[in-house]
Amino acid sequence: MNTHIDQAKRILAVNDRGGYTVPTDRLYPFQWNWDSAFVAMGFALYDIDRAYRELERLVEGQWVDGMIPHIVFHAPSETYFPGPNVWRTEQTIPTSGITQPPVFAIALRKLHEAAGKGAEERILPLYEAALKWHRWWYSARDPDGTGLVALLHPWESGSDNSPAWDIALARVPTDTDTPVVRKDTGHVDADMRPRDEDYRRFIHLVDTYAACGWEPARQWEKASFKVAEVQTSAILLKAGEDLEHLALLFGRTEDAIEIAAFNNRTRKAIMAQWRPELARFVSRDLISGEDVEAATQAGFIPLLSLDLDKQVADALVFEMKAWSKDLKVAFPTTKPGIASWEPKRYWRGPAWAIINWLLIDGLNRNGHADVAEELRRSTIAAIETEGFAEYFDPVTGEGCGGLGFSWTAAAYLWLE
Ligand code: 9YW
Repeated sequence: MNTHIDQAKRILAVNDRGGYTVPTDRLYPFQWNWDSAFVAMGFALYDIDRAYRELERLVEGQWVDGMIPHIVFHAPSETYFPGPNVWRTEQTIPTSGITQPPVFAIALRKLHEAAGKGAEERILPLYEAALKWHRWWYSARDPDGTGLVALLHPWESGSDNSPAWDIALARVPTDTDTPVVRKDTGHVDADMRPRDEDYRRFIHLVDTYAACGWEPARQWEKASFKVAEVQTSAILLKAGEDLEHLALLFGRTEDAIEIAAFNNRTRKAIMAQWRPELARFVSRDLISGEDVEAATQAGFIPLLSLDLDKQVADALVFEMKAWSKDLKVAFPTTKPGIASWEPKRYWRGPAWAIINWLLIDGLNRNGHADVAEELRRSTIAAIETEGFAEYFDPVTGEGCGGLGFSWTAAAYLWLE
């Protein structure tokens, strides 16, 4: 009997708030979008009904235009900022006004496979929700049809304070109409969190988009932060592949053709972002027109959804090994040793179990099962040594941020 498995399941049970799972108590007291997709995959290993419930509760927050928001505020809580009164989205169920990486359809396929035959009735509304969301991504976040989807807020990346945003975010003013009353630094050490200046810019963007009535075309026009992003696009493509698979399974031929067209466009667009001299893929800052060259984990995530030429996959893996050398826990979210590297500060260096999960799948897909296995072991060992922390300092191995973290528990169940 593996007691860590029991512990992981206990964390998911403790963080249950009635069919949805909070990422961790107090610090994140609502339902977060991509957290729930990972959590649903964890549940799918032992409680398929609860796994479906997680996604159903997330979809309760879906907007009529198809967006699935990054937070659904099912029940009030005073322990998080910014709450619904800052977002001002005027949805029946209060939600934030931005989105998060579309892991949803990846989870949906996994749930369907775990449920086995005859489960169509329950999955179809979720399939429809996913399809609407993918259409939203392409219309709202790629209006020019480039194949890469753009983020209008760093929170949409799920990697809030990544060095990838340093240049783009510096253009966003720090003044806000809304008082910035942070709660996060009351729960965890301020040195592990984004800086105050980052938060002021995050809230400046929220104010701007609230003033646009959260209308995608107006936001697109007013955005002072707009990055066509490879990590999100790569996740969207993998989710798109899984959605296409489900469409074919359900006899939805027209949907499958539509989704395949999205996927083909994105596949080509991501490939065009390969930079051999960096041995990484890069995002594009749509305001300056420049490549985002910051050395972060995002550059490796396309492994997840592309079948790369051996030469490209080998170059990526060579670079990944160089970043991981001498670290206690792989994979660092920023290249060790560069100026922006901060091994304890959130997305500026630490290793995250869910990022490793995506990389492991990508490495296996691209013929590097041995490196995938090393990363799997490193992730499992970090959790077994330090517990189900939000993330890990890759140098010391220390578990950091929130504890009893749901997606770390789900990743453990999946990777163990
Ligand atoms: C925020 C819940 C979320 C994650 C994000 C992570 C952080 C902060 O926590 O976001 O206030 O939304 O960056 O990826 O979904 O775990």
